[in-house]
Amino acid sequence: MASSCLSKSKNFIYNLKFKLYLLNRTSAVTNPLFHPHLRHTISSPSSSPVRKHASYSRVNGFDRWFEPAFVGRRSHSTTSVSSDVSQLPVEPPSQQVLDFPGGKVKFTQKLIFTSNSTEERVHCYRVLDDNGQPFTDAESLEISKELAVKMYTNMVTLELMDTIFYESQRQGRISFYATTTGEEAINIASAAALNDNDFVFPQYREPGVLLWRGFSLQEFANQLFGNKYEYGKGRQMPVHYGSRKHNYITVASTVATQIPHAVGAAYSLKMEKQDSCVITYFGDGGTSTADFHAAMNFAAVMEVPVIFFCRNNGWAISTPVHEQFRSDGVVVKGKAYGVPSIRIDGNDALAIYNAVHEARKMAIKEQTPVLIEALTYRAGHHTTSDDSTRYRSIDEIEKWRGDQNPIKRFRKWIESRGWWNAVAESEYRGSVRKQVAQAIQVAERIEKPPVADMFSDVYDAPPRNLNEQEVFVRKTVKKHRQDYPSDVPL
Ligand SMILES: Cc1ncc(C[n+]2csc(CCOP(=O)(O)OP(=O)(O)O)c2C)c(N)n1
Ligand SMILES: [Mg+2]
Repeated sequence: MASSCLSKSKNFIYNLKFKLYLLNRTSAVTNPLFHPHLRHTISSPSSSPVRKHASYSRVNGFDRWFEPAFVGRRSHSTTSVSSDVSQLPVEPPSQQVLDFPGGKVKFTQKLIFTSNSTEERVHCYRVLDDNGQPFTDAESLEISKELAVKMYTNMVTLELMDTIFYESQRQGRISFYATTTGEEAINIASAAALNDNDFVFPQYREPGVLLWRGFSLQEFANQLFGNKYEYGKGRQMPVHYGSRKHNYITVASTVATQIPHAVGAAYSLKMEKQDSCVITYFGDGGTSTADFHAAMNFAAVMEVPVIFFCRNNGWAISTPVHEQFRSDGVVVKGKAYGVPSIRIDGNDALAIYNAVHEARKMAIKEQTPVLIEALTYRAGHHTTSDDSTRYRSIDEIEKWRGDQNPIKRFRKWIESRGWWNAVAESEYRGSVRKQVAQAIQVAERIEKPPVADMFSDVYDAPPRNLNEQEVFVRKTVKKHRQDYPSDVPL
């Protein structure tokens, strides 16, 4: 029964299509009635609300006539086929457009799919060449000596802090560490272009933003050693920094969860008409998550002031970018979502500074998201739990550590301006090394947060099962004291 109904209706549609074909065979290819959408809209001119709308908008010809086709899906009838067809004005193909919600779309009679790759990749904005010399026609802001030196010295501090903290993990003094090696310019130059009242939703490879905002080496060390002065009370892994004072939202290990959070925060800044924006950092790997895509779309549609800063460092642990996505990197994804986007050299501090400065202005003034894809290289291992020589060549690593090193390049620039020299370099490096070593010694001696802190801060009134767990933990630690660290007060 059902199948006979189905075949009747198939026959009907077939006959209808055939009639239309006969009526229009001279212009069968260009006639819009052969467009699949319009097959649903064989409607009566007088009785259908659709048709009324169509005659109203006919002034401009075919494109307006076509507009109600989609509305017609909901209320079509199947009379007066031939009269509709005879009234249909036919425009030359070049003038035919589909007036679709969201904007007019031109028709084409060519059966062409969009390409899966661009002939030429999106260009990369850069100001300094490999030798630290600015291109003469580079569009760039004037940067004062004071700002340039501060940017440079912060990059050096970040590099040294990474080296020494990394070593302390190797010595067994802390449990885990992740360096920013190779990405120091991204950290510092992007931070320098922001205002302190902009909110930061970081991944785990941007401690330099916090450093720029004044988080001290002692505060970094306290977090890494998980002592009682650490703001997360030792409940996070090392490098999961956070600081309310610095508008720096605590790092979460789960890749990309910070991206939709950032968009939500930016939406609240918009509602409160604040003169600030949100920046969120993430890696190339993070763009393969649903969170990234949902956040991009939401931000575009809601027009929120957020900067999506993608550090495309070539690798997501052992996954190279060509196994991560087949698009021209990340920048093209911005276009897909209707977000203004730029690709920049992530090892050129001036390019980064200019791009973030401009993006911030756009985000706040125009209330729009902006996507920045910074091309760089993760010149260190993923974390202390990784050995990257197992999946990539030493030559590749050395190439990026040498030619492309962002700190060396920026140093050449400030030296060429007479703002820095070898003596200043060696004094500064010596002083930072001492400060980091001192911070470690202090942090190590401070006792750990008490066991009670494991159970606080989530519930206003802890539920019964949590209280029971606390009692259980205390009993167990007392019973097996030798198996637990002596510096954790019970
Ligand atoms: C949701 C989720 N999946 C997987 C992991 C394991 N993981 C941690 S970091 C990482 C790679 C992230 O790479 P990328 O986003 O490129 O950042 P990068 O480390 O290169 O800076 C993965 C897969 C995780 N932490 N969270
Ligand atoms: Mg990566």
